[in-house]
Amino acid sequence: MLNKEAKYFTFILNTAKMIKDYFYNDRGKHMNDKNVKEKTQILKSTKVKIALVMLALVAGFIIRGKLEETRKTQLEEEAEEDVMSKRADYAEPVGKDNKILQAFLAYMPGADVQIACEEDVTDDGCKDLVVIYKKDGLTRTVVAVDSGDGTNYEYTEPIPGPIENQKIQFKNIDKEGEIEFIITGEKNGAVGYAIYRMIDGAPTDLFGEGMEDCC
Ligand SMILES: [Ca+2]
Ligand SMILES: [Ca+2]
Repeated sequence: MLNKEAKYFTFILNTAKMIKDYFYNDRGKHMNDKNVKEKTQILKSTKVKIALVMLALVAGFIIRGKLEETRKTQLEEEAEEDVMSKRADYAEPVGKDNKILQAFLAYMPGADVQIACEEDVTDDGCKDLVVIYKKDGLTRTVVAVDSGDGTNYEYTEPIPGPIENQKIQFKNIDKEGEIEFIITGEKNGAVGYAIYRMIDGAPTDLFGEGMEDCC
């Protein structure tokens, strides 16, 4: 059970206990027979009402939790379908004269760039560059992040990238904040993909499949 649901149950149970104590204990002791009878009648209908309200609240919480779960799964499935059916709208690689690519090559001399695509992945209005390159026998992915002045860039720690047939897709998967990017590729026919979001200055793997087989 979700933590918030558990807390909610406890709250409802405590409230119910408080109401019960109010009717049965302090007040009940001093009541004459007639009053007790009236109170019991009120209590009966009140109890039913409380039970119904509790039930509705609990059901609401559970349904909301389930809906959130479903939404997440749908997003994952959508992204996976895009990648696997090759319906994905892949980003155009930038040309050799792209200024961020030039900056990257100055930062990483000798890098054999496989693909580099431009997009603002940090949601600050300045274009960044996702680069997949080979160097020293390794294929790596680095994001060149605009520091905010359109001239200077910061580079993320290299992470493993797919060996061949690399493609990059930009898509705001959750429709908010940073645009996510999906990297796909192959190695000896094995296809893999991973979806990243820039979190605290680093590409963070949200979900994916088969990346370990193609990197
Ligand atoms: Ca940016
Ligand atoms: Ca997003």
